[in-house]
Amino acid sequence: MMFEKKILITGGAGFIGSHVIRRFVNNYSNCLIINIDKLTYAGNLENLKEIETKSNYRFVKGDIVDADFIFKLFEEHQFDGVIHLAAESHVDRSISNPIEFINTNIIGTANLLNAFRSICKNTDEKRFYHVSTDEVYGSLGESGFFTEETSYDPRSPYSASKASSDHLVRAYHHTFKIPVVISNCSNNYGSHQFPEKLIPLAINNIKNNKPVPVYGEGVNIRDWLFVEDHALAIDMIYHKGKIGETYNIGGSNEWKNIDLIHKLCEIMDKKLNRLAGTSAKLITFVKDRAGHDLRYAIDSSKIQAALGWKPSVTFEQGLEKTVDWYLANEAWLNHITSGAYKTYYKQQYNIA
Ligand code: NAD
Ligand code: TDX
Repeated sequence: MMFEKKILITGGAGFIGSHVIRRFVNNYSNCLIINIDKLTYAGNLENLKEIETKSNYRFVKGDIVDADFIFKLFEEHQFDGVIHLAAESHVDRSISNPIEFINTNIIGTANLLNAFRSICKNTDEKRFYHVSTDEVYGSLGESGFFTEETSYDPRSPYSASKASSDHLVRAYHHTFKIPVVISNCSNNYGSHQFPEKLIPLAINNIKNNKPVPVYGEGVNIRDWLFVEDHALAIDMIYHKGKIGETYNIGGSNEWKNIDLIHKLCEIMDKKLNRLAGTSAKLITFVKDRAGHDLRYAIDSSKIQAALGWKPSVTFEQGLEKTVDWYLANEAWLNHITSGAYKTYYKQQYNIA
C-alpha cells in the first residue's frame, strides 16, 4: 500500500508517545507512522497493543544516540515529518544519573536534527516537531505564569538537558533554515504512565497498601494536564502550528502535591470500597527532592487563540478515568513493575 506521508515518532512506546501514536495511527490512515524506541525501562510495547497490527504502523527498535542507525533510517524513509518525544523523563533519575539524560536528550536530539537536515530539500514541506517541557523555564514563586517569552532557567539535570535540546532545535532552524516547531507542556497524567511519576505511583501504592511518599512538606505546585489533551495539542501543532514557533501547553489546573494526594486518596477509598480516610493514612512525608522546583504554571493563551486548542476534560473527570484505568489494568501494572513485559516482547516480536 502506498502512503501519502511518512511520519517518524520517537519514543512512541512511552507514556505520552503511545497516546500520540494511537491518535495518529487511528486518525491518519493515509500516513505511515514509524515508531522508533529503545525500549528502556519506560518504553513498553504493551502500550501499543491496540494498534500494533494496523497496516499504517511500523515499530523499529533503536537508539537515537546511535548516529549511524539514525542516518540510515532517515535515508531509507525520507520522512515528511518527525515528532520527537524520546527522552529520559524522570527528574529523580536525572539527579542520580545525569549522563544518561545528556546522552539521550541532547546527543540524541542532535543526531535527529542532523539526519533531518540531510533529507530537507524543499524545507517548507517537512517539519521537525520537538516535544518539550515547561521545566525549562525554571521555578515560579507564588504568582505569575510561564509564557513563550519567559527566559530559560533550568534547574535539574533533566530540565537542563531538555533546555539544551530546545536550544539546538532553534539554532538549527536559525542557522540551517530547517522547519521546526516546539511545544513546552506542563505535567501530564493519564493511562500508561510508568508508576515512578507521582500520580500512578500513588495509585499503585494505595492499591497495595504501601506508603505514599510525599517529598518535603508537599507544598510544591504542578499544573496537571490529561495526556489525551496533550496528544490533541500535539496533533494540532504538528498539522497547523507555524514553523519556527513555540507553543506552551497547560491545563490551567494547579495543585499543591499534598492536596492532590488527598484528592486521590478520596477517589481510591470510593473505588476500593474502603472507609473514608483509609488511604490517607498511607501518606508519608519523606526527604525533599534535591533542588525541588516550587511551582510550575503555564499560560496557554497562545495555543488557545492561534489553534483553538483547549482541554477536553475537567481534572475530576481525568483523574477518575485514570484511576479506573490503573485498577482495570492490573496485569499492565504488574508487568511493568516487575519487568515481566520483556517476556511479552520475546513471545510477540522476538525482541530481547
Ligand atoms: P517516558 O519516559 O514515558 O517515555 C520515553 C520513551 O522514550 C520510552 O518509550 C523510552 O523507551 C524512549 N527512549 C528513551 N531513551 C531513548 C533512546 N536513547 N532512543 C530511543 N528511545 C528512547 O516519557 P514521557 O513522559 O512519555 O515523555 C515523552 C516526552 O514528553 C519527553 O520528551 C518529555 O520530556 C516530554 N514531556 C513529558 C511530560 C510529562 O509530564 N510526562 C510533560 C512535558 C513534556
Ligand atoms: O514520590 C513522589 N513524591 C512526590 O512528592 C514523586 C515521584 C514526586 N513527588 C513530587 C515531586 C513533584 O513536585 O510530586 C511532583 C510531581 O513529580 P513527578 O511526577 O516526578 O513530576 P515532575 O518532577 O513535576 O516532572 C514531570 O512533569 C514535567 C515529568 O516527569 C517530566 O517529564 C515533565 O517534563
